[in-house]
Amino acid sequence: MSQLLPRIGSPSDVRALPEEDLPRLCQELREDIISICGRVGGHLGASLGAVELIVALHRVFHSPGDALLFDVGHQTYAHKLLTGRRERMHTLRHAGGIAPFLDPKESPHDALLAGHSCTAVSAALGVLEGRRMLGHRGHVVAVLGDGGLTGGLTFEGLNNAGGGDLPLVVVLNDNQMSISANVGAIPALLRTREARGFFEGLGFTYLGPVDGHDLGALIQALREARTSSRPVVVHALTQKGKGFPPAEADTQTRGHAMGPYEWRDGKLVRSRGGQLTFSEAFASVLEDAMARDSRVVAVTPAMLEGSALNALKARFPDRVHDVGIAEQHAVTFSAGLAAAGARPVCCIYSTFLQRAYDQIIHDVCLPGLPVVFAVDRAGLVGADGATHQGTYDVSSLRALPDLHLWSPMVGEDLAPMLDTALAAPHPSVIRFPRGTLPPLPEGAGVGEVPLQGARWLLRAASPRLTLVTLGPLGIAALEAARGEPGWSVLDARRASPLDEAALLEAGRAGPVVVAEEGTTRGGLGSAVLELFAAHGVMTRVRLVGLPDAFVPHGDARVQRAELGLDAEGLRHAGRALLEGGAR
Ligand SMILES: Cc1ncc(C[n+]2csc(CCOP(=O)(O)OP(=O)(O)O)c2C)c(N)n1
Repeated sequence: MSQLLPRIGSPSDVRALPEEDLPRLCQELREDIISICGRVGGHLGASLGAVELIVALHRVFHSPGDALLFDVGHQTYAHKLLTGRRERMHTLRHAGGIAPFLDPKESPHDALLAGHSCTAVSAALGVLEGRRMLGHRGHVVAVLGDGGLTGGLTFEGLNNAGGGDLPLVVVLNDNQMSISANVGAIPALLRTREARGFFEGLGFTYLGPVDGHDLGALIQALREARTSSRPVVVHALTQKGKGFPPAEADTQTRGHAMGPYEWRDGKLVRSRGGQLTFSEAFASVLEDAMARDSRVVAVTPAMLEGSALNALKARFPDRVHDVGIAEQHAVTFSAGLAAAGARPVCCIYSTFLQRAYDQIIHDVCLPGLPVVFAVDRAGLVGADGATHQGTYDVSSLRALPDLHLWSPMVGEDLAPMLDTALAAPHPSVIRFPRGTLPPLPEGAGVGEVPLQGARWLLRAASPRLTLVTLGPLGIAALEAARGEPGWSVLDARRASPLDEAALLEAGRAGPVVVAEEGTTRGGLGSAVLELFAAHGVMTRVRLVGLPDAFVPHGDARVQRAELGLDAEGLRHAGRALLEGGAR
């Protein structure tokens, strides 16, 4: 029997298939997803669970005339395969290749960009209202998971939609999982008879629950939703990881996201790096702190897995709080914990912390509460791409008074930084990158608690130029400075408040290169320029960092080299500055 998928160039081909071919199409989609993820890694579990749902959606709705908005977009590999991207799917998450999430620049079938959770309902309602206003036709569908129902933004959209009469279609892909098992009252409620009353109470017509792997039932429910003249929810029950035994058997995440793997002798083989990541090392020093001080608690917005907090959760079940995909709540909840005398460590990815900027200002910084933010994935993140880059934490957070912003160069810095932060009477941030720990360079001291500002990694006797760095870039700078007479290296270690004495010493000695893995717009380099301006230091300064543009998915190491954020780039920047030809 010849394969169906190679003949599907667009959703109209899905609609043209005889109904009895659809199960085979789903089977082929699963085989493709499993083999693509094996080769390049990716969001396997969520995409496997949504195969029938996506086939049914393309059967009933006519994308792109009908707009399909998937929350996050990580569950859409079947959608990508059915919308003309199959030939290129092996480039998924690679530089120049198929996007990790959804991007209208890639396909007109991706109605709106996605990557962060809980946006689908609001965005879909906006598209629907915009179309109504401008007299454009077409149905609009928001597809979201039960994880998306743990975030406030979804409810802001549901409240707005349910109070109106636009025929928004919400498809709830309920697999009872976020990345880890879903948390809170709503997932439990969804599996009771109360689900109907819950959505009806919010102003929606409720259809379901339907078996989300039963194509006939799904198609029927979606057809009914398509004819609705008012807001409607289709509640589909699905199984994450469906059809791939290793994912189905993975009780932690049902194969949510996996690195490349191979089948050998019927077994799944994954390559495992032996080295600890910054996340794992931070979780381990946090565990020590929790063991020493019963006031210390950890808070995570649905990232137990990514923040490596599973072992902590097992050891301190009552002191590790997964609060759902709710960054704003995680921050304000931490503020409350601190106000009550606990010592919260709120573990958040840089990119998701963006959601909670006002909570940091209003609920934490203004009252001066000693919340510690462990900001993970700060800097380039690689395959997750533009929506997930940790670009803006330094520039946005350094503007806030009395917030101390630390960044470790090596794993050995984590414990003194956490201890300094936990002992401080004010809020602190510890920002660290995605990736494994670099070795402590010879001769570099770690420092006594409480840590005091910057650390000289190399101090020239007759200084001509200083490389000022933040985080692991200090190691690249040391390598760059090797063999360059008169070059010093200063690890700023704290981006805010600055160690003014050390930086002024650097600026008065000669030109300064400031390198950071964050935007140069308002980042550490800008802070150094402000300091020099305030003190009349007239030296030449060059800023190296992330550009004033969104950095797409790709190999972070390659991107670093392209952006000059490695030893060679820093050597080049320093030499150019000394030659006087540089900006
Ligand atoms: C604002 C935000 N926080 C965290 C994440 C990380 N994240 C990606 S997928 C996911 C779980 C989503 O759960 P659900 O919507 O139920 O989809 P499922 O994977 O179960 O299909 C999370 C927490 C994100 N993308 N956006």
